[in-house]
Amino acid sequence: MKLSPLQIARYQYTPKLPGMLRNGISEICVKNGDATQSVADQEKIAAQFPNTYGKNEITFQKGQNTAEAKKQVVGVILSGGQAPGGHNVVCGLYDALKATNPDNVLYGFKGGPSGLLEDDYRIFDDEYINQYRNTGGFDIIGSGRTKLETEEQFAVAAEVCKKHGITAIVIIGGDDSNTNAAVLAEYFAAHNTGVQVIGCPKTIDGDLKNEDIECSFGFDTATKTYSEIIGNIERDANSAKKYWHFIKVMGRSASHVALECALQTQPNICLIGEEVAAKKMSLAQIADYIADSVADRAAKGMNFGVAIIPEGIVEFVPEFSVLIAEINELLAGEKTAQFNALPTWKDKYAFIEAGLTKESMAVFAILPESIQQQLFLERDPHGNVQVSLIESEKLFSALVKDNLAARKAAGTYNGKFSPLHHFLGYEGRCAFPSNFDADYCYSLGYNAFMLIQYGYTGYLSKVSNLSKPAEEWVAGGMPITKMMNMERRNGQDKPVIRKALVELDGKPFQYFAAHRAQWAVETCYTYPGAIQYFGPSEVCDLTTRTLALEKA
Ligand code: FBP
Repeated sequence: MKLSPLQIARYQYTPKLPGMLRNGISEICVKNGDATQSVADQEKIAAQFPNTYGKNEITFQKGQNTAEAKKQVVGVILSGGQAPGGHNVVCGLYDALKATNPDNVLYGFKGGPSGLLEDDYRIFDDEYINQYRNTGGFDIIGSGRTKLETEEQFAVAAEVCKKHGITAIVIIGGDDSNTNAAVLAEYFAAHNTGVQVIGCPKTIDGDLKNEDIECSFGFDTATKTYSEIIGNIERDANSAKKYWHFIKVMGRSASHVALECALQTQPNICLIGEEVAAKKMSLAQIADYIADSVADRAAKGMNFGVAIIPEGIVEFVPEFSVLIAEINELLAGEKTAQFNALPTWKDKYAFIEAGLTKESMAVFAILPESIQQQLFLERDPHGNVQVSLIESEKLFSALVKDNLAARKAAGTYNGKFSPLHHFLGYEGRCAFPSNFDADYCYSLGYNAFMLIQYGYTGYLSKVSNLSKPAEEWVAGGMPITKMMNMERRNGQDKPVIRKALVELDGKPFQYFAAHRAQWAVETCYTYPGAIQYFGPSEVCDLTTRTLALEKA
């Protein structure tokens, strides 16, 4: 493998641990915190998790390590979408495990949770693990989206663990994967397998958090990577002064990524899905809001701008969700084949017109034809429209164009509108982790092993006080059930981790809301530049603006 100079330099980087974990394994002891309860539906969640519910939060501190000295054989799984820092979680886990006892063993199950079910693994050693220190990606063992959720799967997982003498599984994943970690922990406890399960909070989306888990790893690096690109685009826009850039950013349903990028780059427009839902905004209202900025800037001679559009925005537009639900209904079962057999788009359009309600047809009719067709092309395995695949950056620029044409006809706008489109997602998920993510992830992995050593199961590795220097970080564990509530999934009530959406009364959104009117009309762009790995701490160890504002 040919190495880049940065990769060689990053191998030399020593991730920072929380102060309390720095004294050596023999000097880490447990401080018990309060008993916990789930965020909602306490009785139902308690009934589903009789062996793992209601446990205490814990923190580690300096003191005599009193954990049982037994050989540990641990299996680790990377689950779901890539997020920068995943390799360092594995490295931290490996280092703590080997520092405790060189005979301990770390298995990496390949390709996500399916690796556990298929008993497809590699055993880590120094030579292999050292190639991945402080690097981006999940290629150390690969990732996957297989859900671990059925009794049959759990039984197979238990068999595989028994075969290798595995004492604990660490699942590095998002809300769904950690929901599965909680269910697996409960299964293992109920069946006296002796196998513990620990989760680690991962996702660039930033939607796996609560008062204990201050952020999921990967959010820091991914948003810095997107913000660098957005800043560069802003500077290009401000240089050429002739394009409006519509930039869709990843992040699934929640708009944390869009909001963080907006805080870092101060674009003219940033839509926030949660606000659109709260205000019940229609597509036309959103387009009008953006067109106001375009027109106001044009009146000042600025026919350029930047708008950030969160990936999940359309899910939050009430009339659009109704339209999607009707389309899902329209194509249910055999009707998909009937629809696909229609020879022309005109025939299909007539079929759609006959099937949708008048209100949904009115929404459908204003969409550009390319988006109309996307709604019928892309289906998920359950037959639903995949809203994340809708090119919402193009949708909104087309709606704005129509809106501006009407303004022009009415004589209220006389500018030029040339939109360009971008989608930022995969560019950020495997970047070299920032120093923050490199440190945070290594600490999460190291700490996960401490939880294992002290016998905990059904816990999420928790490192908090993250807006402070790493020396002051607090390491510990939080029962995963604390984040859970009951939700309707596939027609059944299921215990799941509650997704953390953008809070409209939270400080990050409030800051944005207080400044956006000025940003919409003036050119207030900020250019964060590339992530810095070496140099002064004030540029290399910056946290996200979201975290800084939340903890201010
Ligand atoms: P996770 O929730 O698994 O961390 O994935 C996040 C994400 O990057 C989303 O932002 C995006 O919508 C999705 O994964 C894309 O999935 P895929 O990698 O399967 O295309």
